[in-house]
Amino acid sequence: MKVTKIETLVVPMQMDKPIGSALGQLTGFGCILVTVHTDEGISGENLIFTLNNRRTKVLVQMVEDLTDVIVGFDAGHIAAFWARAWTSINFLGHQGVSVVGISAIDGALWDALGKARNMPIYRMLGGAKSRIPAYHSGGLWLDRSIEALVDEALGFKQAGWKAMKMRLGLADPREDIARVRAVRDAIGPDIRLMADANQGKTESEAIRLGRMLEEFNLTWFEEPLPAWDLAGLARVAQALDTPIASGETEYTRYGFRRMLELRSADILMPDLQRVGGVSEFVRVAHMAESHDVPVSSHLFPETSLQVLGGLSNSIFLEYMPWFSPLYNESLEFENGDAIVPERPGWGFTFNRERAQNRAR
Ligand code: SMN
Ligand code: MG
Repeated sequence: MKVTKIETLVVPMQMDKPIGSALGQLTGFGCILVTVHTDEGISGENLIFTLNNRRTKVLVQMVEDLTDVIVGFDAGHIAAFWARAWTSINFLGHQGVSVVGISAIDGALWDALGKARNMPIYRMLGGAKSRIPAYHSGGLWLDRSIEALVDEALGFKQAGWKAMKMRLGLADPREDIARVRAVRDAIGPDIRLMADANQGKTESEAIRLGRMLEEFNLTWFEEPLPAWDLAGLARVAQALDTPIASGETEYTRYGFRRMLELRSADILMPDLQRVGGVSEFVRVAHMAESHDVPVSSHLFPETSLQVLGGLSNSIFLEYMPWFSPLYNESLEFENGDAIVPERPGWGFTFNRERAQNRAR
């Protein structure tokens, strides 16, 4: 099965309501639907995206410009594609846009292979589990009032969620603490709660805030420091009992190798589009396993689910509802767990009609 063509489609998406986070105001995003075609009529699909639909064109160009290392080659030799692409991006650099381009095609190749073999990706990876605990990440934003936070958290609990994530990062840490206290009091001690500072703190601020957070039994305290400060993050992780989760802004095995060497985080959360696709997510997770470090995912629930299902050290799927309108199939949950589909490839296929309508 040889690759014949790579196709991209940009689909702009609007948030129902703008979102406030330590990353700035989010009003929408830009999805890029990537399709890898083969000479056997089987195609593989994958999704990458940009916040606020900014610089989407750069990513489209990057994906399309990797044609020379994939078109005409065996679609099932995914590791060979990865290695060729890695060499070919040397001049541009081994992080950022170039890696996102590789990720996009890598995931589409895994989907194509799964469809060709009639097997879900998690089974091709070895098969570890058919359900993954999920947490709701599509709410509890920084710009909501305490009353709104409490309402939303109770709504998630009522809907059956066993875990949820809120955002931190207000200038006065006492305000962050008041918000966590209100949510914890509302949902009770048995629902898992995570908190994400989106890189907004300095090392000393993070340690102080982290100490104030200890009493709330958070499942994790996420990305307290700027993503490049891995040594500082290790000191924060050492100072706190609450586990530190990080890695959504890290690239490839080399970035995560450094995180593991330094013990920067207790939980790694690779992002499928930044880590380098399914292939590299798996390499990172296996490396983490050799350090007894668990992994979670970042965004892209429909696709990350298959990867986590193939890993015995996966602990949580991040559920974000943003991308779901683009798929024909819906995520399925049972008692707070996401069910890994037994359908081939990702088990999720693009709803082309809906995507085309939005693209216009
Ligand atoms: C996040 C990242 C990007 C967009 C929205 C939210 C956040 C998360 O860091 O972990 O979900
Ligand atoms: Mg995060």
